[in-house]
Amino acid sequence: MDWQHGFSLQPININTQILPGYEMVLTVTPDTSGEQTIICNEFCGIGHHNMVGKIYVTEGGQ
Ligand SMILES: [Cu+2]
Repeated sequence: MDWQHGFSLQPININTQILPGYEMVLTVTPDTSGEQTIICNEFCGIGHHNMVGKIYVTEGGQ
């Protein structure tokens, strides 16, 4: 909620800006299991390089 960030989800190649005051909703239906990587791809300040995450997709919705 502070200022602009980015949301990049790879390898399925979702890439969007996250703007203050807005709720961004993305619906993703993965067709393969595995690891998805999230990074902030808009320079957002001193902690920008730490804005990373992972989503683990498993078969069968577990
Ligand atoms: Cu950032």
